[in-house]
Amino acid sequence: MAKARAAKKRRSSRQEHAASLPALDKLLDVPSYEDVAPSPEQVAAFEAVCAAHPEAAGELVLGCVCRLDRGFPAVLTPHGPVRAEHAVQIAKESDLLKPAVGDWVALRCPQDHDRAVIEQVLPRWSDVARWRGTTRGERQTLAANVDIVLIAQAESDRGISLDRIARSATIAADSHSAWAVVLTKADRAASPKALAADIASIHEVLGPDALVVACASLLEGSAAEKPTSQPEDTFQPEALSGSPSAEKPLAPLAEAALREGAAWGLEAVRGLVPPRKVGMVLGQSGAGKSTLLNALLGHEALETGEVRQRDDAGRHTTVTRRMVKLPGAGVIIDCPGLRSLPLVGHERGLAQVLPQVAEAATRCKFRDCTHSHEPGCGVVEACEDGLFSAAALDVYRALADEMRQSADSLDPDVRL
Ligand SMILES: Nc1nc2c(ncn2[C@@H]2O[C@H](COP(=O)(O)OP(=O)(O)OP(=O)(O)O)[C@@H](O)[C@H]2O)c(=O)[nH]1
Ligand SMILES: [Mg+2]
Repeated sequence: MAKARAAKKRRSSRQEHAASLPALDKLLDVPSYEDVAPSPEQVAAFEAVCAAHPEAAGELVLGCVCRLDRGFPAVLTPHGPVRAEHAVQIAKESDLLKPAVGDWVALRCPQDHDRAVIEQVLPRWSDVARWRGTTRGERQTLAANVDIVLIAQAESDRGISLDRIARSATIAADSHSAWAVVLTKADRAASPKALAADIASIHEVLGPDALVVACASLLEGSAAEKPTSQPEDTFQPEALSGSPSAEKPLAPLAEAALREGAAWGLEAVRGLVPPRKVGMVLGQSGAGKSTLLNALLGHEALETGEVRQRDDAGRHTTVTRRMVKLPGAGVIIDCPGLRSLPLVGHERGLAQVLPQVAEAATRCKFRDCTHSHEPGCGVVEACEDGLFSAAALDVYRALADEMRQSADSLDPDVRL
């Protein structure tokens, strides 16, 4: 009896929540089905689902999840975006199998229903995931089927975090996505020389081919001047109050970036995500991710928030993962800022990001070499021979060490 009452209460609170979701036709910048493309394997997997369920013929539709609103994802379909709920078997599963933004899904759209049902998540070719929690954590998919991860790292007078950039690149590479570093808030670098030094340090660690774009979205974007209608999902821009160094001219910063082998500006960021490709922004809260996307969109579609003066920490303004379609380019997923990005089982990603170091590690005398004090260490030798920088070695050591420790403390019940 009590159980039935609790279930009824849960149902009615879900219904209330569903009723409070933003209406899809009021949302700005929602991509269309044609802006995203399933892989041939995903199409084949969808056809297999259809073949296995002849009774649902005519109701099954291939769709792409474009936003998550607590339990009711929005899905792009050839007939327009629809709200969906999870089929019972998905709702019962762990988070691992629940759809993430970017997932291609087999969707059932019964005619007598106002909401579609996600029957199956189709295989992901890329799964950008992080480890949530420490000893007894779980793997959390941040976004799926992502062509390129834009690693947003804010400039400040304190410089940048190479560790954070390298671990983000490791996670992207491990998930089979390309990656590029976007140095946001370039106007906040102490000087053009300091910006150039930061870019040089990224190349020193990640190699000269690492893609780096520096930009100052707040100053470059003309969003503030462009009035937009204000549908339900937009906000009133008190926004552009983020203490930009407006008097700092951008040209010397752009020149410094270009001289150092980076690209400059919003158009260069747009070029990273061509039409029909999907990108995502990955960075700490306050890194300027939503500001960057607003500048690319040309209006204030996404809420932005002030950072704390003391340490530039953001206030977790973005809370929903969602896709937006960029004019003249592809689709980008805005994501909430992530405080920590622990590495657990991302060894392959690290080997791809720092291939020379990983290759040298195969020559170490001991299999469990930590590349610090052991005799016969191939990595230390290769570094001394100038095959890679001491900075690259430091980053490799730190990230490999973290993975060694996290592997030791893994919950045996959790699948990696
Ligand atoms: N000076 C300067 N400030 C910027 C720039 N881009 C963003 N900001 C400011 O940085 C603060 C945080 O920006 P957001 O875009 O909300 O950051 P976010 O990464 O989306 O943060 P979360 O949603 O919390 O993850 C805001 O006050 C912005 O105005 C820039 O190019 N220059
Ligand atoms: Mg944001």
